[in-house]
Amino acid sequence: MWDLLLTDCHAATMTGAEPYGAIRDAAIAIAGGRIAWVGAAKALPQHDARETRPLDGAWVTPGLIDCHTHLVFAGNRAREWELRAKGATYEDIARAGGGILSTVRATREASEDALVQSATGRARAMAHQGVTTLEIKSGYGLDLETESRMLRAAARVGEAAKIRISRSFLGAHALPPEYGDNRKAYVDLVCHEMIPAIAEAGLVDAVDAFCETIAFTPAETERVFAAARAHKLRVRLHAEQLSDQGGAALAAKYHALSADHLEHLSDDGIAALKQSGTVAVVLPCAFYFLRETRKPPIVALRSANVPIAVATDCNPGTSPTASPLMALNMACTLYGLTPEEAITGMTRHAARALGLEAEIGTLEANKSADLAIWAIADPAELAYWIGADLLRGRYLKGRSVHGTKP
Ligand code: DI6
Ligand code: FE
Repeated sequence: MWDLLLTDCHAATMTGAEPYGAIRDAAIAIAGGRIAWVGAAKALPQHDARETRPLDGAWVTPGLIDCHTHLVFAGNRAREWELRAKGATYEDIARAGGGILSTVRATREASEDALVQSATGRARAMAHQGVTTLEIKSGYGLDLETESRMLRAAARVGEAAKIRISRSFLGAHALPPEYGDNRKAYVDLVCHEMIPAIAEAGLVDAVDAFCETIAFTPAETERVFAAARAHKLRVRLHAEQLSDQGGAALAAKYHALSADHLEHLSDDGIAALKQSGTVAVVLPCAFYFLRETRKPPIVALRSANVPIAVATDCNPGTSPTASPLMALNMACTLYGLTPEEAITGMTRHAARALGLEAEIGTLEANKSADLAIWAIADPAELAYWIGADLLRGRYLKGRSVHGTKP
């Protein structure tokens, strides 16, 4: 007995040889929270279902997966952005206490409830655009207590917005002010105290770091990766965003799930990612907001067959957006991905970037029934419209969870 049978729909399964893995005039059966059957309606096996729901010719895709966000934070940096628009430099703003450390200050002062409340608003906006899985990083606490609070808040946001959450510990995001220039002492804290405590408390799925001239060196990043490995945690990396630090190769050496940003990725970096099977995550909204000009080497990544994922990078400093559909559009307009590549990058490849490819990311029998239902006539529309209201339904683990207000 199936729990639910979805009929009168088209399925973009995001797997198989057809563009978008499309099956026109499809049916999708759900049982026990999983996809029990998906295929052409005319091939539907004889089977009882407790409920049948016709979808008026809508398209069904895997629920969208935003695999790189900093969704939990307090305050925002609109004021700072306004000062920049009036000519203030990054240094002026930093001297006035702005930048990433202003978000750290605000986040340290915020209660767990306040963090949950502000992030849930953003998560609901994402849910309203078809997101069923969201990765959330810590990294605005930079002390064990606040990092842990952010990670607990992230789990609660998932409950409140009915979204599956994957959590990453990003203690190596910035050097906290109380450490002055004592970089080693802070990296020691991350490796010897924070990672063990956070792993022990079961607060994370992976460990991330920001490898950049303005953040942590490759040697410091490697120490963080080694500590993660000692606690059996997979790693991912903010790599090659503003300069080529060899971060992608370092990530590959530690079999990272993903290397993210990659505007300055070299040919050697591409070869390393290919060899380790690491997903290249591109974040075009941050590129846009920072008015960057150097783009990630999409053509070379494509010809090396490195899987490319697309995410929002939602954060108050460089990507103040809760719109995964806009990230799809920008992946196409700014980076030159095809709509099919972009949507694959927010479903199948994003699942792999989270190590969840056996569970989510495509419409296939036995995967979790995490679905998005869209009022569109062609899957490419998901990357085409800007600011449209396209979602008609959302299922998480087989349960209808649409209607949570944005
Ligand atoms: N790269 C980014 O673009 C963000 N973090 C990172 O590692 C910026 C975060 C911020 O400015 O608050
Ligand atoms: Fe980021």
